Amino acid sequence: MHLAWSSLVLPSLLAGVGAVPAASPAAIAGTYAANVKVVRNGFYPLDVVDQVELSTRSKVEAFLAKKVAAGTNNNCTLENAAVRREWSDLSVAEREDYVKAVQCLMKLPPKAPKDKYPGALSRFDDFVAYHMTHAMELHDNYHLFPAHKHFLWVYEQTLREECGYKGYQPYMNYDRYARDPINSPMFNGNSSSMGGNGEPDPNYKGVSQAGRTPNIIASGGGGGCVKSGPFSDMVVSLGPTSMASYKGLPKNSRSDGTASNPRCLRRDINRNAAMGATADRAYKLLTESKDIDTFYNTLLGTPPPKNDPYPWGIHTAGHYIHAVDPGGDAATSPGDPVFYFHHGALDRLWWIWQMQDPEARLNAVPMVGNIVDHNHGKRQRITDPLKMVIDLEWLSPVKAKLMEAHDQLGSNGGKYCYVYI
Ligand SMILES: *[C@@H]1O[C@H](CO)[C@@H](O)[C@H](O)[C@H]1NC(C)=O
Ligand SMILES: *[C@@H]1O[C@H](CO)[C@@H](O)[C@H](O)[C@H]1NC(C)=O
Ligand SMILES: [Cu+2]
Repeated sequence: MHLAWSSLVLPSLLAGVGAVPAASPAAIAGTYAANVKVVRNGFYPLDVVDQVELSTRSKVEAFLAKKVAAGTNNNCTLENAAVRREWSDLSVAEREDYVKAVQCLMKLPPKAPKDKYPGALSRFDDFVAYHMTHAMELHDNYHLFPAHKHFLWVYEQTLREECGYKGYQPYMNYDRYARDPINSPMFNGNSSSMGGNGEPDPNYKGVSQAGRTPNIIASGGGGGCVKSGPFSDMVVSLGPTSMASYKGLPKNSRSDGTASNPRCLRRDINRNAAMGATADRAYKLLTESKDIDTFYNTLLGTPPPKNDPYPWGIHTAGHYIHAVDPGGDAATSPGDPVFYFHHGALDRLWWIWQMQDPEARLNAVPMVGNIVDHNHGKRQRITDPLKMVIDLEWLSPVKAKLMEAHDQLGSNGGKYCYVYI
């Protein structure tokens, strides 16, 4: 067995170093080393981003200690914080539990209004239906990070509350899989993976990337139906939409893609995409982005990196690791369950970046890029992010003020309380 499991206790030099202000005893006890159980898969050495995360822990401790002292942590401490872990750091049994919970969600009845979203056939599809019909509000510069933070949290809650899942949403460390994604624990197609690659489809050429050099994420050789692993019998119903990167898909009878259009899950598990999300790139993103605008632009690959064979930006790279249908359709992308691993990874990077300097970065809002203001489909112009509320309608009664979803340690009335390791 090549996966040597090891339980690593944090280097003791990190324990308690974090300039914890003279605060309550709870804060002082709230160190990672004492409270956060770290189990790593010994097959993957810590990469440069993991090292940044490690070195940020003392800052997180100090940040939380301040909140405890101010009485604003809403009971969230490192003792009770949920721990979101990397997929391969879960045991095989834990991976299978996660897969079962997602399969359960795919069998539960939908809650989205049937007349408007007849293509939503399951509770899993509810998330796709929301994302595809609120794409503008979810992806403007104000919302991209916090709205996806809330979206993921609601998905995780739904897995736990409606499908009895005991764990938390895992994320994907692209660097672990980028060089050989098809044979990785995420995509090798065995029972503890998130499903395999699609069958070869010679008509599938890749995802075009106008304005970049190269200007296409060339196909990795897949593109057809996924025939191996837990999602090989999955029915994709919603979509495609006009945003689909592969045009050879069966058309949806509604122009917005909301009718039922049952078909297989298609994938092109793509090394050419994944190589644009390696740890060296994420490290530069974390350490060289002095402000949120730089962080936002770099993550999105704006302007296109020069002299880089994989100049996609991490956000794009991560999406197209599992391209085609629905993974390659920006509107319906949550219809491939790997979506949540990718956005978990982005949420982790944002959080590590914020925690370098919480004072300046926690509430920083990008003012670049796609500055459009939307409000729940009404398109009324609200220019003050402080007034924005994320309302996921049929997904959950729990709403979030936009700025609450900038913080995951005790914010939104204590509903968010989690760390990434
Ligand atoms: C914090 O915990 C106390 C004691 O369990 C409880 O009464 C209170 O409602 C909690 N506060 C929040 C914001 O969850
Ligand atoms: C599936 O792949 C994972 C990761 O390589 C491995 O740990 C596990 O043992 C495999 N399971 C089976 C049933 O082959
Ligand atoms: Cu999205």
